Amino acid sequence: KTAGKPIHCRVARKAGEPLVIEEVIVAPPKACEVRIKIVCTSLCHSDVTFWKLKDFPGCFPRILGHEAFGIVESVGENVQDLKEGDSVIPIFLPDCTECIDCTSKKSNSCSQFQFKVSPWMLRDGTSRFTTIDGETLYHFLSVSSFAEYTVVDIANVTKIDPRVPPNRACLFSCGVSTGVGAALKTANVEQGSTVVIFGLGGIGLAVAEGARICGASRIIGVDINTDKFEIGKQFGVTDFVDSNSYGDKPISQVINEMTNGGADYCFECVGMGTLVQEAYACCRKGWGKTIVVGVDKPGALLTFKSLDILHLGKTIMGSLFGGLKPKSDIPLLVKRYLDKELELDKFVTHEVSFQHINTAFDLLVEGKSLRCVIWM
Ligand code: CXF
Ligand code: ZN
Repeated sequence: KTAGKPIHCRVARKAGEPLVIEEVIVAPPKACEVRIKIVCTSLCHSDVTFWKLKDFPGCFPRILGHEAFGIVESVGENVQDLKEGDSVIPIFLPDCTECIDCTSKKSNSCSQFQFKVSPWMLRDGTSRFTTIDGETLYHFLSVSSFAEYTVVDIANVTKIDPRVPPNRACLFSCGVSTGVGAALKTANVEQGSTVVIFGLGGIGLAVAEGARICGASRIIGVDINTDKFEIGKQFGVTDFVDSNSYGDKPISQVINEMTNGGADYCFECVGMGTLVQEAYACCRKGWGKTIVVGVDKPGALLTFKSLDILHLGKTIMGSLFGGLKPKSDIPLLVKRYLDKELELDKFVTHEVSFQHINTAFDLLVEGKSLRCVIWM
């Protein structure tokens, strides 16, 4: 029995250079926390983004990883809804279930624990990881799943039906839910809609999958990598725009011509201000919606012409975790998967063992993978 005792296990850490697997000590969970045995984790682009930010103060050495599936190993005090042996996914976005936002259908932005990129545990601002030499290791996005065991606050844990295989369950933990949710929940795409997706990485293709489920009749993908069109077809992408092949002509103009005045829904899935402007410029006047899913650098600004914003009847909205409420909406997505409506197999392009975690980074950085599952 490991409950109540520190666990020695292998973790991957480092900044901007290959991750190193070493032994660390994972403390038992404190109040309102659980310790999870990670079964598998997949690589999300945010892991790469923060791995590259090596000059960011105070965040290394750190255990990255936030898209995962695992089994509860032990629970701390005051944990009622989770027990040893439960199948769970950690989710970076807190859901306390009690605050004004968590009890409202209209919000997924918990006000008891406001989401921020913190290197610590949610409630007491400390770490559960130490090296054998006693050095403290930082957490990442409240999850830190590049580890055989991790400690997560109950506000960041969602139970998942154990019938979902581990290498599919982990996808619900971040990227796929984010993209599918952006189409289903944030935008609420209707049947017959025309949708444009800027950026056909894992998130953009998850938006396509969501739009396909909603019955969109046209799904236009925009990317600089032409390989993405063949891949995109499996996700319901009907048209492809190679953004490199129009010279000085703005992509918004290309789309406006293709769609006779603009799309019903545009999704920006890259995190680039100029692309948000392009997306907004080709969603249809009157009712077009632009949904910003991509995350730009901290402090980045968006600018728009005020007349365009105010008087054309268009809407621009942000979407974090696809607008999904972790504890109540994930089971609905899981049901769609079990009913074979939501297709997940096509997202998993690669699977590696933990010792080959750096291969997963290489594949994602080179644009060769969508989701690479890493088995612990
Ligand atoms: C992101 C969401 C926006 C801030 C950084 C992390 N989440 C997951 O990849
Ligand atoms: Zn992520």
